[in-house]
Amino acid sequence: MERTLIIIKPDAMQRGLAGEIIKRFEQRGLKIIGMKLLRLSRQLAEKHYDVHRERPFFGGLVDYIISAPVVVMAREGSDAVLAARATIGATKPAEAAAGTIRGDFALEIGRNLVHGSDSVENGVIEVANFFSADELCGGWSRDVDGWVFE
Ligand code: D4T
Repeated sequence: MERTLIIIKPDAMQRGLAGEIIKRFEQRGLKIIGMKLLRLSRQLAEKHYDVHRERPFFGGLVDYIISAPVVVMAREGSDAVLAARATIGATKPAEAAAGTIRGDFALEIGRNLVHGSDSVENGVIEVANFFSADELCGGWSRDVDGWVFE
């Protein structure tokens, strides 16, 4: 079972798009196992974006992601990483397909509204970086007849 970390970034929060973004993941059927509002510490933001540390946009990226509270969600399911990335759309919003979150609401790469883990491996790592075990609520699912608890 894959996990993916979703971050509703400061531009989405500022534009009042948190509900719309949550709705899209919910409609897609990606199971939510954790959600909270928090302001990232610089330390956590730098760890999250460590792969970009040497890139010229790193400083601005970190300053931006810590500039306001964000909603973070952990989502779980088979193919959760790919499904979430497809729901989010291409990193460059101008290239994102209509119908994706970025394709419908964004234009600038530095203000692309939402993060989703980019690999199965990173999904597990990122969820663990943002959520303690007791903040995650797995063990349930929905089917056509309703709720199923393990
Ligand atoms: P995130 O990680 O924020 O979900 O975005 P992506 O997974 O879609 O894209 P990414 O890791 O390649 O980039 C991380 C973050 O950096 C910003 N960025 C990226 C930027 O400001 N300028 C750039 O040239 C690139 C490549 C946007 C997303």
